Amino acid sequence: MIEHKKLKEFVENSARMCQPDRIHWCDGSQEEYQLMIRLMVHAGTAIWLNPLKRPNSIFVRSDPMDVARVEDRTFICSVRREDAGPNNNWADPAEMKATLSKFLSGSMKGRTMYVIPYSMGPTHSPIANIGIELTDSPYVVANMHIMTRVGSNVMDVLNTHGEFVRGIHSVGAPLIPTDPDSPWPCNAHHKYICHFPETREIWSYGSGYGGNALLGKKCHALRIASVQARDEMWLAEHMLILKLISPEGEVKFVAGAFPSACGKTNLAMMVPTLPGWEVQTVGDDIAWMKFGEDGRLRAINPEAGFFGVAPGTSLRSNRNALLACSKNAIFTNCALTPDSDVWWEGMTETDPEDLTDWLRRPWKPDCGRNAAHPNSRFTAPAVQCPVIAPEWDDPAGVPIDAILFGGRRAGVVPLVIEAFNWTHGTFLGATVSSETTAAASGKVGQLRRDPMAMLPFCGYNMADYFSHWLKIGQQVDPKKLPKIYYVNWFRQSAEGKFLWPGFGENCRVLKWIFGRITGRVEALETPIGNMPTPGSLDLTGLDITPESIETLLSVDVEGWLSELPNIQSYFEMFAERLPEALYQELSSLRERLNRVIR
Ligand code: SAT
Ligand code: MN
Repeated sequence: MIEHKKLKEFVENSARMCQPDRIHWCDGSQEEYQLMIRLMVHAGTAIWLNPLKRPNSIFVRSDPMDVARVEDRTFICSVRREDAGPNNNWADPAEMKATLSKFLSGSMKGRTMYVIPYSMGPTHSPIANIGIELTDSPYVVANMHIMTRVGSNVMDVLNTHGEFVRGIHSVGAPLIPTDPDSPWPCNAHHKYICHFPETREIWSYGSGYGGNALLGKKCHALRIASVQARDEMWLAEHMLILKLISPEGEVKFVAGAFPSACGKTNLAMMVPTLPGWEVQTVGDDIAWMKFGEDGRLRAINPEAGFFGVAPGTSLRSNRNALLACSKNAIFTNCALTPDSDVWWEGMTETDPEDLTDWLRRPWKPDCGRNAAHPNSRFTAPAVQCPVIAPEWDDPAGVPIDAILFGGRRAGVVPLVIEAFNWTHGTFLGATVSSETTAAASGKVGQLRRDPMAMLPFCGYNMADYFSHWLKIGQQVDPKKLPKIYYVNWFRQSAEGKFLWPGFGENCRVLKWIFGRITGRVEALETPIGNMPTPGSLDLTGLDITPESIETLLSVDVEGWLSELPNIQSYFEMFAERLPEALYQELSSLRERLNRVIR
């Protein structure tokens, strides 16, 4: 018996619209998870992987038309267009609901509507938040089981009057009794991922994949939560959280914003190459940060699992991620080996001889195409990560000492810059640009501004988001705020070779940052920010040429100057809504760079 009147109404009204054959209230149990897997295997959506190699794990292939987030079909339906801003596709909420009601009407016929009560964050954390996702996809239920906290204790927290984010998701493929179901039902022609920030609602139609369908993730924990965070003076960010332990056992917590498929999971689980240093994982994708009573920003990972990019993940690049998905995992759009295990590009030193690719075709190393989709994913429980930090589910969160911003930049941006202060750091974050990846549909490798890695995820006007960041910096004594860094692991030589080895070697940059936080390491003040003095970045044992280091750690004055008009026109897109402080930062930067030239 459901005592929560608003929840009951939400489910009843949605069921009236979507007309499922059945309603299933999820309890988050193991039995329920196994039932979802059996349903998927029965429907041909999933196959079991070899239990000797991957116990309790399945392999799923989606429809080739449904393989990534669809940014051009993602809408922010705020009452006023200006509140969505030029960074979002906007639609009028009433009109969008009218359109979607037509699509959703009868959309779950022949299917079960699952009611998923989930918590983003440890259920009793003051930073956590509850959502209810209604979905007609067992794939979504199983993934939500791993990615969020699902079940009856969420209902206990909700009690009779608790607030929750309302999510409706339908793959948009009603079942006709006489027709067989497709292995990956979705709607080939119509996809809508819609957010109603004022009423905290998400309506998603037509896609079953990742961030389009697992509504707790990008839709709730970023787009809706960013609006809540703006209203309540906290931060909902596209950031990993890691725990950095020095050889002396001193601990610092670092959050880092990088666009999708730029190595957040790798950084969060890194195995440092410097002796004695250790990294543990708190989260790999999203951070919610609130001020604690001590005035420090405390972060939780609102998720409970990893939805990681598979290609490139190997024992060398990220052994902890591989171990995390060694059992109880879901693999989507990878390739299949003859002995029923998964494979993807970069997993092994040499390619296997025979595979079935993600499109079910025979594959050989010389066949000239990828075996796994470039956005193929693994879903794995966070607790299975060998280096998960004991604090990862602490309801109080962890105190953040440093924030990193980064992107994929072949040129101009050096290995690491330290912001002079919070406002300058906000400017650096606001001007991050990065090459697009396969995480979203569209062209790969296009340079675009992706402020704080939030371009696809900020649920409101980016100019107001910048103002919010600036305001956060005025809440407490600046000494209590995390220090801000801009990093770039992806700098290339003129010949197109990566100059920095990345992965475990990134600990050298973390060590420098650690030294800065503790006040033990010198920095050089440059026009673009504080940078490592020669010798202060620990390069012992690293095989790298002095020329590469020179490029990685110097200021490309000409390059920066040529970026400025682009930043200026980016800012102008927001017209008078853009905070003045960012224009001031831009002109100070211009002055500092010109002074070097003169
Ligand atoms: O598909 S997701 O949005 O969940 C993954 C990503 O783009 O980071
Ligand atoms: Mn992400």
